[in-house]
Amino acid sequence: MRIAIVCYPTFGGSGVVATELGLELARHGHEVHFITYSQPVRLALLNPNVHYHEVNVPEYPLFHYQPYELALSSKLVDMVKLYKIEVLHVHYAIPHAYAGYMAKQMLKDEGIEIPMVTTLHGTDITLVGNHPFYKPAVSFSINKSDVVTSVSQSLKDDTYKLFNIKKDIHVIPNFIELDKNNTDPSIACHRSVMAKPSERIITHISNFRKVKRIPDVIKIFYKIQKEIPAKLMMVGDGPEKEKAEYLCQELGILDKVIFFGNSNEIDKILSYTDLFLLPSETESFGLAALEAMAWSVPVISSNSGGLSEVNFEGVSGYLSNVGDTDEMAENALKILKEDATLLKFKENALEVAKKFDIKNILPLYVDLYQKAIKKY
Ligand code: GMT
Repeated sequence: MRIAIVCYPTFGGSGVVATELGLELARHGHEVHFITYSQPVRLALLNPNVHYHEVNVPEYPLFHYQPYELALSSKLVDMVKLYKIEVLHVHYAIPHAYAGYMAKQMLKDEGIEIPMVTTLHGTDITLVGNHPFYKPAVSFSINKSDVVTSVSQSLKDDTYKLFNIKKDIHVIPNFIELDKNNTDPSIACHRSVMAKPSERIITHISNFRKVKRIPDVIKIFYKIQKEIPAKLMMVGDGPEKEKAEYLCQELGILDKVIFFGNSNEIDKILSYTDLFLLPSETESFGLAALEAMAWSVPVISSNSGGLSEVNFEGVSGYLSNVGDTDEMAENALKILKEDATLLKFKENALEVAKKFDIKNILPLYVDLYQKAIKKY
């Protein structure tokens, strides 16, 4: 198939899922066209089936806001015609589903019919899309999609609760590529850069937005390091990062915390991590937790949104009510104190992650694409 993927090119989960999906489709012989405003961070263009088309928005002083949706829908029209794209897959409803629908309409005018698959990722429904200023446009473009998928049952439920959706929503969970975790032999040698052999390594990865409850990450770690030798790896960047650095200073633990900023070395960091923290206010899925589990890292998370669909209580880690940092720290120590317990949780985390192997998930998308194309 010839597939166009529209996504955000940043470190955010929706962009990562879209990119990894496109790359796997390309490995399976499909022709994949990424259409977005800059090259996706996880995209390496060393595959003849992978194409990247940049959306440019010319600056014009009249516009207070540059019209990205317009440029994107025009680009989609051109690329569909030029490369004979058979299916559009847009990730994150805002504004991608809206721009995709406009492109479909323009193409229809020229006698070209193309199906659109929309994947809902989380904040496009629960935080941003739900805002009254966007809601009618988001409802409209979801209802106008030919196929709608969501990354968890919890997000599907939220979508029906928050919007007037008449379409069936298919749950296709996020995935990881497990094979790559055995391929880098250099990985084991770098642990000493981060911690002493006696110290446990604890990691948090996110976009450092309010929804991630960054102060809770620090509070949990503070309680852990009072009991056992440990270091905290803070990976990512966003509006809450500076406050987090100050909080560490205030608590006198700055020397035990490394702030990496955005990193392309996530696999390396996770490969020596003992425990992952994700105490989010809400999380439709929690891809970062799954990526950790794929490196045999147990997870301490909140129990909000779709997290319980990924992190299994008492198996791959523990889940607590949002904000209950005491219980989260207690559970973390339960896992970390004894080597044998930690090993068991590590093995379990990997076993749970295997359920989300891309090999199991890719056919679900391929099947939906094929059915959608057939209908046209
Ligand atoms: O806030 C984020 O984590 C970024 C956001 C995104 O759109 O990239 O993540 C959402 O989509 C991810 C991929 O499907 C999910 O794993 C995250 O749980 C979801 N974030 C939230 O729901 C807060």
